[in-house]
Amino acid sequence: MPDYSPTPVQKFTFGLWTVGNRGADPFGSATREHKTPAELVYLLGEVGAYGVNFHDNDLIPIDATPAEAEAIKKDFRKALSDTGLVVPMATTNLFSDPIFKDGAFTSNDPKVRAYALQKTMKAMDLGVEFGAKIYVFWGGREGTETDSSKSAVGAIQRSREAMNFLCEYALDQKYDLKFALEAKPNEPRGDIYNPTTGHMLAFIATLDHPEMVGVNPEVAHEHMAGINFMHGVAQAWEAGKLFHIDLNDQYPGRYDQDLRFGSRDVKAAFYLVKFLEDVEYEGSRHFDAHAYRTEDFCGVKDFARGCMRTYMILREKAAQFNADPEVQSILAEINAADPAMTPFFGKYSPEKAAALKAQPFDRAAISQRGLKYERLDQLTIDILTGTR
Ligand code: GCO
Ligand code: MN
Ligand code: MN
Repeated sequence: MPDYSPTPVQKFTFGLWTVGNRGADPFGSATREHKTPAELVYLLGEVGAYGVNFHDNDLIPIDATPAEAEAIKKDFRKALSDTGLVVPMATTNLFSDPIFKDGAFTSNDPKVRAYALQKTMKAMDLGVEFGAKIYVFWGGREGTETDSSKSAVGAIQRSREAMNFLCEYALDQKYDLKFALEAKPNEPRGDIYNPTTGHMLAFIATLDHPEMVGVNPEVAHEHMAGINFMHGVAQAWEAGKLFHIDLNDQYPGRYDQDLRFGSRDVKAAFYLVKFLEDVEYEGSRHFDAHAYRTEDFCGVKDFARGCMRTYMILREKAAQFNADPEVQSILAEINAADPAMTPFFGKYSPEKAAALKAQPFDRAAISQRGLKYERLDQLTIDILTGTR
């Protein structure tokens, strides 16, 4: 039997909120008991994870006293050292407390915006204290139900001002920290600003310190928008902006499901894993998902092991795809260079433009060529289903 156990190379991480998810939904209360952050670290150690990430309030409840906070941190630190888990990423909860009911950085209320900045600076301090090098921003409440309430341009400007302020704060503190912005089209707001990874990439280019800021694309969020996730990830990577990634799964057109990685669209998951492996992505592979509500903590471990196992299986399938002679021969054929066309590409020159305008093309002959994509796709299916 092949060994699909996780290794530290993949940097598989989980959030405290993922394995700690208690199964509550809008129609029903929790089905699993509360576990402390330290208990969750031991659980993650048992299943073979590399790291654990947290929101400020996953670790320290929002109303904890300083003494309570110290005790929690002590237990958490001990669990990290007992298990060898690291904390590569941290983030701020800017969505649970009622103060954020109309957003945080984009709220119309200056007190809310100021509190959001204060809370984030303190959460950054906490993340850095545990070694986080990536700081995620997910603007879950940064949106509207009614567009009569806010200026859409103003919201982007407020977001920019907040990011610029917080970049300066990180620099001022000499933190070794990069920011990763996570887009989501909706839920919990009717509509969320900067709804896709593409929007985020455009937004980042307008910041004062774009070099400090990248993206944290999430499978489910782009699938909710009906978008090809791997394409967005590839664009972010090509721009040098793939700082982090949230892996899970999701049926399009449904509520936010946070399904186990690869459990819904295994083919999309395959292309994603193949991409990350082919480009030798070096960041964390973070699973932002949770076990079905039907599960107890044995099921939570099944869920966590399953996320990593599916990744490892697909990684092996990607290697098989890359080594398959028939696949490679089709890829070589469809990507073959045409020396007669080479002079027309590359940097523009007036001579090149004139030569290209004079060049005849046999449209009918070119169009008649079959591209063998049916065969290629079936080979992919055969590899994925283990029949090849
Ligand atoms: C969601 C988001 C969050 C964020 C998390 C980290 O749909 O709820 O994916 O889980 O990833 O808040 O910032
Ligand atoms: Mn999500
Ligand atoms: Mn996420």
